[in-house]
Amino acid sequence: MTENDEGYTPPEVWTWDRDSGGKFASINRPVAGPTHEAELPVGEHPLQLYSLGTPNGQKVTILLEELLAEGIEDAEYNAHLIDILEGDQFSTGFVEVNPNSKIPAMMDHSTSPPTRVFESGAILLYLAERFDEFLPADPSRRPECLSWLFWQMGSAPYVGGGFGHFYAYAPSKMEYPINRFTMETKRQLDVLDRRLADHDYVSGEDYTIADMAIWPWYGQLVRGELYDDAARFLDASSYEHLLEWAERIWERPAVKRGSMVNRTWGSEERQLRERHDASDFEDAPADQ
Ligand SMILES: N[C@@H](CCC(=O)N[C@@H](CS)C(=O)NCC(=O)O)C(=O)O
Repeated sequence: MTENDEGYTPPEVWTWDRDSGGKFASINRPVAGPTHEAELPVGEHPLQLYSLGTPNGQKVTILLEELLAEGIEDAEYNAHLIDILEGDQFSTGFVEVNPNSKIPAMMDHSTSPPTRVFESGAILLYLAERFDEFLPADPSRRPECLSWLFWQMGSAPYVGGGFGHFYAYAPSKMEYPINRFTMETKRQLDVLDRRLADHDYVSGEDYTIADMAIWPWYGQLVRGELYDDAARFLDASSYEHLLEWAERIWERPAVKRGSMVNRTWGSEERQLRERHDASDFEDAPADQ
C-alpha cells in the first residue's frame, strides 16, 4: 500500500497483501481456522475466561467482578491472557472455544459437558441469566436492556474497526475514512448523551449489563482512555451527560478491578496480566 491511495484501482479478484501495514497487519488474515496446535490452560474455578483487557474483554471481567462484589461465589473465575498480537487466538484450543478467533471466550466447567460461550454480548447474557443479576426480569424493562446491549454490539465496530483503526492504527492518515467514521462515532456519542440526559443508566433506572457493555467503549472513549488524543478530537467534553455517567461508572470498585484484568499496556497500576484469585488485586492501587 502506498502513502496516498488516490488512483487505486481494485483488481478483478482481490489477493492478500501480507505487508499492508498498520498495527494489526501481522495478525489479520482473510481465512479462519487454527494456525498451530496448543491447548488452553484450565484453572481451578468453574469459569475459565480466555481474554485480553481491550474494551471487548473488559465488559466480561467488569461483570464478573460486579457479580463477585454481590457475594456470588460461583462467579469466581480464572482469566487467562490471550495475546492477540502473538496470534494466541489461532491456537487449536482457542478455536475450539471460539471458531471466530476473537477474545473474549469463556468455558463454564460447572455444566456437564462444559459449556462454551463466545461473543462478549452472549457471555454477558449467559452470566446475567445464570446468576439472575444485572438484567431486569420485568418484561416491560428487560427489552430496553437487551436493546441497548445489542446496540453496543452493532455500533462499537464503527468506533473500533472504523474510527479507531483509521484515526490511530492505519499506516497513514486518510481523510475520507477518518471523516466518515468520526461522523458516525459522534452520532453514536450523541445517541448516548441524549439517552443519559434523563436516565441514570443506559437502560433506565437500573445499572445493567447494557452499561457494562457500553462503558468500556464509549465511557472510556470520552474519558480519554482510547486512541491517544481521541477525546479531544471528538470534542468529548460536549457530551456532558455521557461524561457524567462515565465518571459515575468508573467510581465503582468492580469496574476498576474488572478493567485491569488481562491488561498488559497503559499505566502499571491499571494492569493485571492474569487473574486467578481475588487476592491478585491486592497490590494494585486501582483497587483502593
Ligand atoms: N464481536 C466480538 C468482537 C471481539 C473482538 O473484536 N475481539 C478482538 C479484540 S478487541 C480480537 O480478538 N481480535 C483478534 C483478531 O482480530 O485476530 C465480541 O464482542 O466479542
